Amino acid sequence: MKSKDWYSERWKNKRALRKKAQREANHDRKSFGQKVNDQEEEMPELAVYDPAEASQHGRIGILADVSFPAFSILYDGKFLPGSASSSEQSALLNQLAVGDNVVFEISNQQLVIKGITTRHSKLARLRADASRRSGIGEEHVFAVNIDLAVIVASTVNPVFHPRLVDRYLIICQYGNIRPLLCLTKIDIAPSPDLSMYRNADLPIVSVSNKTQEGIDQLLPYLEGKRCVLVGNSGVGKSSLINSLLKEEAILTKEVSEKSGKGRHTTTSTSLHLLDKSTMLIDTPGIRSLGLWNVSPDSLRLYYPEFAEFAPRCEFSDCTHSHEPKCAVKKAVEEGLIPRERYNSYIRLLSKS
Ligand SMILES: Nc1nc2c(ncn2[C@@H]2O[C@H](COP(=O)(O)OP(=O)(O)OP(=O)(O)O)[C@@H](O)[C@H]2O)c(=O)[nH]1
Ligand SMILES: [Mg+2]
Ligand SMILES: [Zn+2]
Repeated sequence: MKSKDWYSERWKNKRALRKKAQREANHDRKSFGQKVNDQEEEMPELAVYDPAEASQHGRIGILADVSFPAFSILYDGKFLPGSASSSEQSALLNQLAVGDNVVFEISNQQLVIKGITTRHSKLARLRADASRRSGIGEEHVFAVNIDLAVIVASTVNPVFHPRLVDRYLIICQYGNIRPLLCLTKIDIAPSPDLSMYRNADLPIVSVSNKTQEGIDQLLPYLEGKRCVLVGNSGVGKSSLINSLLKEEAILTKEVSEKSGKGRHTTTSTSLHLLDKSTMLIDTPGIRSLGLWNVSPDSLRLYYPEFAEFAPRCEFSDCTHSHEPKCAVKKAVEEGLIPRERYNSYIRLLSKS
């Protein structure tokens, strides 16, 4: 049986080939003076305003959800429903992500998007499954202007995947977002050994959405922040938001007994208000989490555990893999860096 990576490589290549063919065809047509349906040329440019000046251009709200062409904007404590009313508005909406501070106007009782303010953070991945908003091999932005990413993982059903957590930690750092690990379903099985994250600057909270154990310990981390909940399907992201809101605001579904996997119940990203200043963004469970824009050269910088030791490596550009006199490898041998985290780095390095 071929591995998953084989498939994603194959899809990436296919897309690259298709793009290349399209570019060549466009080039040929242009050289004959024909009009070309070039999406990039036709895309209206999204205005990005300085937050200090944005109010001169319209009202400012937060994009709370998008179910194309419908969307809603959180403004003055209320969710205002909108719908993209022209192809230009659709193209602008397509470039936004939940959490965007949207500059908009109300004209003939319609919300009209004018632009956004500068983003201070974004949570994004490399897409390995196509959607109408972005293709395979492109950037998929989950949400923007996020202060805290709650990486939700369950003890069982589905099983805990440390490798997925490691990837989330990287995309959080890349996107300028603080991470927190929330372990769910502690009423079914005990928490796995998480000592490998002891130096990863990662708060960990264990909860049960069934008994509500641990929910109160989670609250102080969330207060006053724009939080996004991410993780595999079925781990309990929507259930966790329901626990926090103390109501069944979002639909949840049982994990498949046969596969032990979630059923991809949540299909779009949506923002919920816990109180005036605390926002919880629910996201659909993902099937794969590719690293967007992280080069093999920079990967080592995403492991905070290495920082203390790396300056003592013989080579300043040491990748801590094959080089002699590597202080990071020595620290792993001495138990100063958790071996699981080092192994996770080497695995990602060999794949990138
Ligand atoms: N026993 C127990 N069950 C839980 C807990 N959290 C969630 N569940 C159950 O797990 C199943 C999946 O929960 P969801 O909240 O739908 O999971 P999700 O992460 O939102 O899944 P997607 O929307 O598919 O990405 C539901 O049947 C929940 O009742 C928990 O802490 N304990
Ligand atoms: Mg869900
Ligand atoms: Zn080294």
